[in-house]
Amino acid sequence: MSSDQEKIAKKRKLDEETEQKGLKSFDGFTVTKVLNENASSKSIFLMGKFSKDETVNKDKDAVVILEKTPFSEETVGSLLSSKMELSLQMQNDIYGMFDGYPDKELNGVKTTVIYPATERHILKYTAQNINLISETYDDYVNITLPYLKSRQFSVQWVYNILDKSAEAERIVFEDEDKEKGFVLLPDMKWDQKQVENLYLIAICHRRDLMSLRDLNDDHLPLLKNIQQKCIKAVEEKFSVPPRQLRLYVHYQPSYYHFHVHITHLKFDAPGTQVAKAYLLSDVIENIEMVGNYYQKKTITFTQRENDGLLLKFREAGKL
Ligand code: DD3
Repeated sequence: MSSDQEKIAKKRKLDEETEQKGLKSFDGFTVTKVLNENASSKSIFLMGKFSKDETVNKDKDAVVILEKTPFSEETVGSLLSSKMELSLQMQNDIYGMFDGYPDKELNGVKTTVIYPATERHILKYTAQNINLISETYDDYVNITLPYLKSRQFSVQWVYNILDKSAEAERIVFEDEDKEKGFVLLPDMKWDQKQVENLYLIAICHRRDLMSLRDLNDDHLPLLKNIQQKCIKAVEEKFSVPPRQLRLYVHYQPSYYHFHVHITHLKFDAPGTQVAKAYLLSDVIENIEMVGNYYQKKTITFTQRENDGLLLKFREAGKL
């Protein structure tokens, strides 16, 4: 079989699997709670139940995230055609305002479904107050690390990607080296419909690095390898030049297996703010200047009111 045929067969198999899960529409779904909404990102976070499932197991919650996606230069031409019906709202002099109803395929809503969702997923998407925490390296050792070890956050989905048991057909680039290798693929936040909101993640193959705090001069080859090869792969595959890309890590990350975020500079991706995002180039340079920089530096980050780590800092009298 040619590799194209293989790809098609694989895709069909995957489609069949999702079909078995039966999610073709939200027929029968009931929204039990609006967890959060955001007018500027045009998204809403909902909790609800697939009531069909009620007979099997009454208590399974789903989290559904709906998000309107950006326009793309490639499809805007077909949008401005007979494919968009217009209904006049008001007209005044040379100014007109309409409701436009685009064709189905130009009008998709990015839909993320987490099912069954745990209590932690529900909390994660619930509107909460946020707080700043300054973490010294001692705090990391005495509070953060024991907390992370006790929680045993599952990164099974990351291992599925690394060993190709999930999302294998989405991989953009891979370096198989055990020490400095990684897998580059689209983040779930990106629907890949337009390069304007490009969002990729580079996940390293080695499984012993949890976060920024673990990095020292031993890891410079890994960090530089990710930086160089991701920039090259993105330029080749998506024609986005290096100067248009933002490569950064999160602290705290949402999963504790070392990874790098790659987003389009024009895109205000969630998680690019101060006290969250650290430029990969700065991380590399800091470590080049001081080999154990991240085992010395106080790092300030945000935590939401119900986050377990915030509670631990409170208990330790640090807040
Ligand atoms: C996650 C952070 C994690 C809920 C949601 C997302 N990119 C992922 C599984 C597969 C992925 C990601 C956790 C989870 Cl909505 C809880 O993200 C993923 N696959 N960020 C990709 N490609």
